[in-house]
Amino acid sequence: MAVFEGTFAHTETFRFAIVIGRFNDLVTGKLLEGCQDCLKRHGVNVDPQGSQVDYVWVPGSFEVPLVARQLALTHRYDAIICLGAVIRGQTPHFDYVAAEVSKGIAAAGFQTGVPVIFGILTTDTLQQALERAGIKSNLGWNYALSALEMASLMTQVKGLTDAAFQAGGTTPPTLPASMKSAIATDASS
Ligand code: INI
Repeated sequence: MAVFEGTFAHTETFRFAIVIGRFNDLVTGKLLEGCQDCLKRHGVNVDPQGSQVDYVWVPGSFEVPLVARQLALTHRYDAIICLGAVIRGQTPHFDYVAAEVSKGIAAAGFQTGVPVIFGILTTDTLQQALERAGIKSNLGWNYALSALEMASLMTQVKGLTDAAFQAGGTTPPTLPASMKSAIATDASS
């Protein structure tokens, strides 16, 4: 038997998408900087004109899962990093946005088989959010690290699935049938 673990090497062939909420961009811009710093230091070309990272800005965290799922369906990316900042403040809006975005991001990954990283800060105050986005530490770095690890791990796990099917003399079902029909529906609409 074997142990499978993601590594942080051989990153030059990986492709990532980063989806960023513009709401609270004082915070999300800092998360993005931390994310880019980590990817760059692990050998990823983060230049938007390059071939490894695409950047997609959306109005707020609520819109992040929809776009992340659509990007995942292209199967162009090894991982998708979602960045947002939901700050409680004085409004119950926080609870609705925070609940939907966490469920939506989980569903985007689960439905597509592509790692979708949850990089949405949920805090009570702007001060707490800023502390997590650079003042004390920058969680953007950690989100990028998770993306690198998951991209590597999923490559290994998918290779395992493909090998098992090839050994059985059948074509590997790279995608489950339900996903294939979802993509076909999306493409034709
Ligand atoms: N979006 C955020 O990313 N963070 C928040 O704190 C936030 N609050 O609290 O309202 C927020 N709202 C906007 C939301 O994400 C959508 O963009 C908007 O509702 C339009 O659908």
